[in-house]
Amino acid sequence: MSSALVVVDVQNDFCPGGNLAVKDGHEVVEGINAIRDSSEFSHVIFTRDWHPQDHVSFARNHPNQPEFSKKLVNGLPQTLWPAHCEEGTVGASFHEDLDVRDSDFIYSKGTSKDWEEYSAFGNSEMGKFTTFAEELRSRGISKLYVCGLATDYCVCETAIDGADQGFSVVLLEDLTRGIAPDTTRRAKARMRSAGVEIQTVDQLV
Ligand code: VGL
Ligand code: ZN
Repeated sequence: MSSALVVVDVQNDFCPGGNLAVKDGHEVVEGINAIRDSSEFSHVIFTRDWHPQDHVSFARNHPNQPEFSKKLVNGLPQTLWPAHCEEGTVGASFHEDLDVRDSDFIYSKGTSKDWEEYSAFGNSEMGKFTTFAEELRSRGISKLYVCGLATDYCVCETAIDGADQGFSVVLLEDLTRGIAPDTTRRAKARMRSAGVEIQTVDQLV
């Protein structure tokens, strides 16, 4: 059985100074770099939010809708975010201190303009699935250690979908940061109910 370290969206736009900054987001970088060579992981995978400029989740693409407001899109509630992680921009690049190597697998998500994709596995509510599960299985990976940004959105949805798809999933809680305390609390409760194990780095064997 192989395990992967799945580092979610540690990109400039989610770090202080970025367009959708997560408080203290940059603090996860050092700890992630420190564990990536652990013998526990056969693979290190980095996901990245990678949106076209006309992405449905950007407030600026909805006339008269303020940032952080919600709107029904395709019948589902959609949070309208400041434009972030536009493909190919500095904001979409990984944090400059993050140790990303040529041998790592980088997976872009949120690339279709018409739907939100917090999870690397896709948007299950809309029945849209990516090739991520297949990519993991083809590498013999059955266990995921998930960390990164943001706990309450992309980390949470990726972890829950992973568990739903039959992967054993551990959240490395101290290597994540959330956008807001209430949504972060709810996200952790949802992950727990979905069968995600919540651990800290020092519990890694
Ligand atoms: C994310 C909001 C919008 C995330 C991505 O990476 O958690 N959050 N897009
Ligand atoms: Zn996004």
